[in-house]
Amino acid sequence: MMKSVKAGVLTTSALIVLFVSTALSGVKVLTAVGPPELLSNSGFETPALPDGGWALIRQAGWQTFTGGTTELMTLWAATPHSGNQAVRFVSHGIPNFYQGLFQAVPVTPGETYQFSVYVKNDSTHPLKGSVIGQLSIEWHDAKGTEAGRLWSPSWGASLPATEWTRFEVVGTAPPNAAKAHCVIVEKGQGQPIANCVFLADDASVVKVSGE
Ligand SMILES: [Ca+2]
Repeated sequence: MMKSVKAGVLTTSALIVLFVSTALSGVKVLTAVGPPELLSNSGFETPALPDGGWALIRQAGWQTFTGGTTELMTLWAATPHSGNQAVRFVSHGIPNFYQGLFQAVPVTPGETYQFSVYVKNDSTHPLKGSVIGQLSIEWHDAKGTEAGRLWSPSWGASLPATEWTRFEVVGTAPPNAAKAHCVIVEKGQGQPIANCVFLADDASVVKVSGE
């Protein structure tokens, strides 16, 4: 029973497997397991869309927010980092607009977490003006009150359109933290240009302490 469970995990996580023969049990499975992924649908592969299709990102199990503008974040079945789909962020031309998506992940105080994502500029509608993207980890206590916030470096007009670039933010959960809101946000700032596009794919949240 244990072997079949481990085999299932290995199939989906593409982990390293070592098969070792032993005199007592025949074949024993040893695993070199990386930290488990804490996000669901981290590669934005569900719901599966037809080639070139799109859907609102909230249909993919991520929560969304905006500063009041129309939500221009979609699942996009084209040019992913891996699999078949990515997220497409489209900018507004409204100063200081913002929009984003997040998942709330349970955390343990004192443990350190790494949140990362791959992003790419759009070659035909690249980021211009003051539009940027950024990751944040927002610690929340058991009552849902924010208990601190960390930011990754931001990406903007200089983000490559020819390759994917990985960004990350790493932080230790404060003593009162119960959950981390792991956020991918786009911000217009002072002089945003409308219809600029960047793509995001293969987000990841893992506990990196105690490994
Ligand atoms: Ca993907």
